[in-house]
Amino acid sequence: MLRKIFTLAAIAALTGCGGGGGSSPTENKPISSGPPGAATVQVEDNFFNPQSLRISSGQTVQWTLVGQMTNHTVTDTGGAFDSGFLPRPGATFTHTFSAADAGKTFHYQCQTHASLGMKGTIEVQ
Ligand SMILES: [Cu+2]
Repeated sequence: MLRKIFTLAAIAALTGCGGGGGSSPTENKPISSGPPGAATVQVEDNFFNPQSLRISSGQTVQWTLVGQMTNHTVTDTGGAFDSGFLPRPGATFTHTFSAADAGKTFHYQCQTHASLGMKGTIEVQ
């Protein structure tokens, strides 16, 4: 499973830059759909995509590094979760939001690039 994700990420990396004229832009296809029912966020070079996400309690969010830099983190400012550095393109980090998280909004950021606005929110319903 992970091997497949890495392979797909490598293909995306190879085909994603400057090719031009492809009939299926990579932006339209998530690299990984993640665990069943998971919401996905792409960790790009210096921003999260999507930046804000609304999920249900009990749902898992999977962040996948699609950028090329290896010093991004997914760090909740309140300390609820912290990925550490995502070591390679295709690497993933998941966090499941519990029933106790319902009604809360989690503000997270990349520890390296927060000053550049690399921040996101997860709103749990
Ligand atoms: Cu970063």
